[in-house]
Amino acid sequence: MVTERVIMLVDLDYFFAQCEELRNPDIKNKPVVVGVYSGRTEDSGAVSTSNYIARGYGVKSGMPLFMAKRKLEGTDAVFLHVDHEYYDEMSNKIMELLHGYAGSLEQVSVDEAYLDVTVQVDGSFETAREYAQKIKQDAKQKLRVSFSIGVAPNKLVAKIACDSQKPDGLTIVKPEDVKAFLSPMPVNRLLGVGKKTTLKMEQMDIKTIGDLAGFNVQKLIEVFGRTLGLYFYTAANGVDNTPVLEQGEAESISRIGTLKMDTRNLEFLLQKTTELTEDVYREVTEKRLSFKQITIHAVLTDLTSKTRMTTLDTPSKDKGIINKTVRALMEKFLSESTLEIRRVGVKVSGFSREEPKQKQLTGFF
Ligand code: TTP
Ligand code: MG
Repeated sequence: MVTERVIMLVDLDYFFAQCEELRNPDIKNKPVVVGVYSGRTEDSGAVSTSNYIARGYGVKSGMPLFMAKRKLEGTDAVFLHVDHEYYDEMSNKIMELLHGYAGSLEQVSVDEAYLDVTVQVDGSFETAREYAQKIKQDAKQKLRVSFSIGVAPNKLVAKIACDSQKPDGLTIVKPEDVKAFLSPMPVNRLLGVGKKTTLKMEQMDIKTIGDLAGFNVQKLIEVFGRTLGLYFYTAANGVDNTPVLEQGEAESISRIGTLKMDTRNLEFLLQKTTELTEDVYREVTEKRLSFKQITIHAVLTDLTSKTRMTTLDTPSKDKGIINKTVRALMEKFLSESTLEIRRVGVKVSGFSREEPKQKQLTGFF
């Protein structure tokens, strides 16, 4: 049985500039800068990206074009205008190819996608290495493009793995190596840790991800609030249960229904929500999802709409938990409102798609 997920993050190398090299191979050995020209003066605008030769001269994304020109003075650098239509077309072809290799694929930008390949590699990180190489070869052969791949048990670590070796990189972080891999890195490598947070953490003597992973979680919650504090802590520990969701795949599953008559009668309301829960539960099970949030929705006689939500401590796939939580939420809602209810809804969200026995947040408390 597969117990760990195998997740890949694929990130195209110097994407816009690579696309330009593809349609004009003559420029391949020169510094290539792709920019957005504002048109005010000949050189006003900013660098979108550049190939690695130009990066060697200090050119960076976001840099003013005149500055890039200055850095590349005396070279045979090529400056080009962005052509989004062409990059989108390339992107679509690449994503289609990648899709064929994944159980599910979630595109996160024009040149980045997460692939859940757990089933394809039979849960093995050894097989994943060969598999990643095969994907790279296929893309080079069919589309002549190169990219970097990070492989890890979750999206968070896959992304950091991918960034750690570019271009044409392949970085594999096995479950047992996650902690050692993250530990020495500066905290700002974690998504959501910006300049302000980095500074605040520094004052708390937290410099590396390892420092953060070993920090008192209650203290983190005190300083950053519950949501962020918990996120920083779990992320630093390399835990991320968010699933690779296909485009358009729901981030929540819900059902809503109209009652036979407007009411405030708890049992009558619960009869309806139990029906709705059946449907929600069926879809959750089909998609192999666990959920952390349960929400009830009530449309009142004055047609205003209200919701109440509970976040569970650990992900669940249990129908009984939905029904129990809906009852508690409904009781509470009725005690807070005086109007009769016309329509009710049940929603679950905060999905993960892992096996229930896998290491979970609670393991760290
Ligand atoms: P990135 O993947 O961040 O960069 P990249 O693909 O050019 O280089 P790398 O090899 O490091 O992955 O961004 C993808 C594309 O998005 C990039 O080719 C151009 C565009 N882009 C901008 O237009 N402005 C920016 O500031 C950045 C960072 C990217
Ligand atoms: Mg890229």
